[in-house]
Amino acid sequence: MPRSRGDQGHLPAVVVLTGAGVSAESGVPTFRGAGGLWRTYRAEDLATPEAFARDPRLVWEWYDWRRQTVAACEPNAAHRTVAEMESVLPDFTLVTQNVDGLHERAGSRNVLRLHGSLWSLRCTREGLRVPNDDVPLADIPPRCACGALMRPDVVWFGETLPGSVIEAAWRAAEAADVMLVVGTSSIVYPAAALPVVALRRRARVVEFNIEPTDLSAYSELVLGPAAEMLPVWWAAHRDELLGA
Ligand code: BJW
Repeated sequence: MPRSRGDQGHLPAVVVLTGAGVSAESGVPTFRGAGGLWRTYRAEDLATPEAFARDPRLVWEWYDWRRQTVAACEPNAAHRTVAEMESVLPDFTLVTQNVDGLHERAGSRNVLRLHGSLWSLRCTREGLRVPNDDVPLADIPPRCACGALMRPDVVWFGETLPGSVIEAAWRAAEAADVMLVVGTSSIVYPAAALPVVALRRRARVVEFNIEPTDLSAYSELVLGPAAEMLPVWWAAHRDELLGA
């Protein structure tokens, strides 16, 4: 593998972009495909501001169920591999679409969370953010001290991503020599554009998924469960990426 493009003195810039599939083997359901339904609802019908405006209790019941599910799960070997990459690679960026907090629990320190966190609540009136890890929640829907409804501190369809986070992720994608795209269907934007940005800059893009996606035609596809395949790939490429 070449060292950093155009500069033999620098080690490669490595970016990892993760989606729900990275947590699948921890027992966290993905959004789409088998197991993607909660009761009879699709994630696309619940993860919207309109759904929350219509029925905050229903949406909060879904999030409360997901918080309970995640709280009972542990990070898996893929999360741990990503944390190890961060600890040894000098130029490393982790970007996740996940809100479950499993990267952090595996030891990742700098996580660009594109879609927020399950473990933060936000006041719908004042925007105040409150960390909260109660499972189950004491009251559904939860309310702020000011009396207004709290909402999950996540990014729903039609909402903009936190500006500083998507900007940092975009810059990392532009500067990437290697991008690993792990467990995402690559259909939700702007996250799905990040590998395209990296490809345009001639980065090596490696996808880890149990099935091909729209990205697969343009990347190297490592087919199989992330918790199995990512540690194997890392063991085979660690020395190259470290310039050893
Ligand atoms: C395994 C595995 C194993 C399983 N190992 N792999 C440009 C074009 C078209 C549309 C748009 C566009 N720009 C914006 C849009 C609109 C929209 C969008 O993208 N729609 C698409 C559906 C078409 N985007 C937005 O609205 C975004 N906002 C925005 O862009 O603002 C500006 C704007 C607004 C309006 C119009 C235009 C511009 C916001 C997107 C927010 C997404 N939010 C959610 C919910 C977060 C909170 C929560 O968790 O509740 O984020 S939706 C959901 O999808 C969640 C996920 O992060 C996200 C991505 O899903 P992910 O992670 O890929 O999961 P899955 O289930 O889809 O896939 C899992 C994959 O893992 C699969 O491939 C499996 O095969 C694989 N897998 N087991 C490895 N063991």
